[in-house]
Amino acid sequence: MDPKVNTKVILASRPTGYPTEEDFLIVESEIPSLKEGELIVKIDWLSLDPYMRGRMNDARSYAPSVEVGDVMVGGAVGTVVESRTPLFSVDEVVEGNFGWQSYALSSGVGLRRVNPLLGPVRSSIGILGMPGLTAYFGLLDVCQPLAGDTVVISAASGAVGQVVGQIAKIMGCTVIGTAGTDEKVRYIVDELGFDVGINYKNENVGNSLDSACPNGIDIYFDNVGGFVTDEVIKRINTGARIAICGQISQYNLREPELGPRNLFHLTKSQAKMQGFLVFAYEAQYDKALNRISKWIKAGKLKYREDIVEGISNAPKTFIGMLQGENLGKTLIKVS
Ligand code: NAP
Ligand code: FER
Repeated sequence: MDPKVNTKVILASRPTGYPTEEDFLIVESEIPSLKEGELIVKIDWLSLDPYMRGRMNDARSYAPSVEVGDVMVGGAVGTVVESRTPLFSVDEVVEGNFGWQSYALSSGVGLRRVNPLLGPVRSSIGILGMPGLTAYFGLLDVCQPLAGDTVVISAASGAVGQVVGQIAKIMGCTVIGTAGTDEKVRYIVDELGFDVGINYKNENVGNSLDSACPNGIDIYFDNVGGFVTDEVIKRINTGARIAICGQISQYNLREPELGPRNLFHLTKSQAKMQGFLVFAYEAQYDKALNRISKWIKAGKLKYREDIVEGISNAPKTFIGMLQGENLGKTLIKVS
């Protein structure tokens, strides 16, 4: 095979606050020839996700930080183009933690074979991948929705939020979403069937929640934290369930905000608040993916993807996603 040029995005410096394009460097290198037990994947689609911001910090986590000079981490899906391992053969489509690059060298361990019958391969890193599974388990397992419950979701038009709201509708719940633009609010209500959308940037969130949730809130799927969460917590019902999926309003702050200081509401309402990580549910992924795929095929689950072409656009697309420029799942079309 001819030598291949790998374009990769490496971490150039650790950001404080929002990352800038200078925190990344785009470099090219040649892929070395394959050793026994290795394979090469040509990356087709790269997922950009909020957790990557945390991996740019030098902080203790469930997974190690990206070192300065290393390729940025990230889930991606691609096609095996060379293989010297019996685990995968050429032309198979695989999903894995390949990073922000156009080719990945792998031992094959930890890769997931993508089932093209479930949906387009790019959805294996979107609704039929980590974000969709997060929505599924965070809502169904952590929040245990019942028909008639009032469910509030923050960052409701994003990769995770758009799926949570529709699964909650399938479960017979009343669904309210918060999002940062009027276009996003229109999307969740008009296209996805949420009952109410609240633009947290130009509405009084407390007043809007009062009118949207006259009977209080039974479930809160929190993606953002901050003042939106404060307002929701004030309005929870007896026996409410709160899933802390993420706190994106805090990820880019130089100094974390104080709070929440209103947790006594949980005492009064005997409510539960639980953080969770999707990876804990790995043993149940296949069953969940089959269910999500059936809902998509039945027209019960819709989704949007925000697609940008070219690996070299990953830094600015990632920074934009952290600032709310995306609508739906952020993806880079690599090749
Ligand atoms: P996303 O919603 O597609 O994109 C991020 C969105 O966050 C932006 O579009 C923006 O939307 C919103 N945002 C940014 N800054 C904000 C702020 N200061 N206040 C409120 N909203 C803000 O991202 P995603 O992939 O679906 O992830 C959503 C959340 O789930 C994140 O917190 C992520 O860390 C978490 N997550 C957790 C797990 C897990 O296993 N626990 C797995 C996946 C994701 P607006 O325009 O609406 O502000
Ligand atoms: C995420 C935010 C945080 C996420 C994982 C984490 C998979 C985990 C952080 C940690 O363990 O430090 O969106 O998605």
